[in-house]
Amino acid sequence: MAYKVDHEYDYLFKIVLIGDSGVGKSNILSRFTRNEFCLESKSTIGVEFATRTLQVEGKTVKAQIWDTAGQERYRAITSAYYRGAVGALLVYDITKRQTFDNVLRWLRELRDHADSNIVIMMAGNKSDLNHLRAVSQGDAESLAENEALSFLETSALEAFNIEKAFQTILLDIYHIIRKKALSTQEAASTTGLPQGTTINVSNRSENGNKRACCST
Ligand SMILES: Nc1nc2c(ncn2[C@@H]2O[C@H](COP(=O)(O)OP(=O)(O)OP(=O)(O)O)[C@@H](O)[C@H]2O)c(=O)[nH]1
Ligand SMILES: [Mg+2]
Repeated sequence: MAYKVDHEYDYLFKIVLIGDSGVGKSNILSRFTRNEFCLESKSTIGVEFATRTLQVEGKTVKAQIWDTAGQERYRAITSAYYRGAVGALLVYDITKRQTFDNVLRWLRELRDHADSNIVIMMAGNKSDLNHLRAVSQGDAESLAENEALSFLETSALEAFNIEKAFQTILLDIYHIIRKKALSTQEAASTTGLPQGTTINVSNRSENGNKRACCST
């Protein structure tokens, strides 16, 4: 019987979803991984994750996306949630100002618990509710610029920019990893050069002993 190895991907990237309760994290996840949306979804309890494999610049990338409750009392042990994460989608609800104001709090949490090189995308979700908008695109853009984050408005309901948000995160992560791999290669090829050998040549001339040092 043929044995199928489970390594059908080139890279596995862990991405965490964060943001206040009710902003739409779980629906963003279900839209991206199963193309599903639920208008009456319940608050997440504990931690869930789902995966989707996709192509990024010709490489097969498996995105493992973790979702937890925005509500403090249901939050999983934070450090375990962030461990190994290389990307984060920080979500707020464009109709709820408070969820946007809390973005800075979530950024602090990322800084405290996640890797400092983590790629962060901020998503203003529920863009379909433009008539109830409480956060302008301009405000979000300036925050994103100040904090050096990528930013998109999304709608899990209308499947708007969900694909793009994850694609952008994955591409950014991939570029960082490639750059790191290249600089490691470069460092290896510099330090990996054959070490110079010192050859001491005694030249008994009339001037006494002379020493020539060669290194390759
Ligand atoms: N109109 C609209 N409603 C949305 C959208 N995304 C999510 N919702 C609704 O918002 C509510 C909360 O969505 P969830 O995905 O459960 O929110 P969450 O961020 O996972 O919440 P917690 O698990 O409590 O942290 C649900 O009623 C969803 O149907 C969207 O893009 N547009
Ligand atoms: Mg949830």
